[in-house]
Amino acid sequence: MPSAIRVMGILNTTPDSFSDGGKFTNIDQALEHVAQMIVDGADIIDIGGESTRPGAQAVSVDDEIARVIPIVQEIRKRFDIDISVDTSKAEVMREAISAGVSIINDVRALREPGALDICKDSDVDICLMHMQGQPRTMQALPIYESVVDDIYGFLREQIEVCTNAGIANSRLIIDPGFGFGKTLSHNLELLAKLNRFKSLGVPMLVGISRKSMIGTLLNDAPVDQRSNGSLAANVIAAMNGASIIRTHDVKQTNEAMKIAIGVLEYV
Ligand code: PT1
Repeated sequence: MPSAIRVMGILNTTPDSFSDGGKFTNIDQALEHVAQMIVDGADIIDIGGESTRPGAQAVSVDDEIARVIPIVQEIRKRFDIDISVDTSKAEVMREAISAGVSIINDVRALREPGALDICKDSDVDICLMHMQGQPRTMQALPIYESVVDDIYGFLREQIEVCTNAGIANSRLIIDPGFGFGKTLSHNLELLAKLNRFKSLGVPMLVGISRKSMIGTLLNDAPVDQRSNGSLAANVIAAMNGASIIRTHDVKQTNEAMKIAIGVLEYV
């Protein structure tokens, strides 16, 4: 079966964003980055106003709205590209949806108050991600009975919550949440067994780009030296059934996906 794999380019607006170091806080710089990602072959631009990397602190609704919504509006004005907003807060979701995003990317899988209601009354797609704990403390001691089964069960339940709220399955995307309350071996087992999640029957998004699992495998390489390792992991994810790849390195990922798509024709 011919497979489509979409590349989601990461645009961070958080001042402490873990790998862009807050380079794109200014709107013009953000728009320049978006233009480049589109040239490089991005299918979706993902905008986040809350850092969710390990250790990150929570942000207020007002700060998140102020960081994210003006950029969404400007991108909508200037470019014809799908936009996703990386948020867990109902108020941010509501503003993002009225500003014209096509995907809500929620690392808390619509478990925050009001999030499900906002999404069900809209027509956006929704990415349901698995996270154990909360960003500030999630890497302290992640424990699973079986990492694949536990995450599978969680995602199946959240799909059911959405179904019961009247959200069509065709609007859902799942994400096992690499690095969100997971040890290196949890992450590696997940990557090896990603194809188990296919039976949930909805497309799968994978975000591995520049994460510490890559750094650890590369003898503690710093964030700016994790691109090749990330690319390798993203090819493995594609071969194992991922259909959206969230990445900092859009051009390289887009090229790698052409190779994966070519090979997937014969699997
Ligand atoms: C992700 C993701 C995301 N990751 C989706 N959204 C982040 N759907 C933000 C580390 O280990 O995978 N899927 N939004 C970024 N979060 C992290 C987590 C960044 C872990 C870094 C690490 O270094």
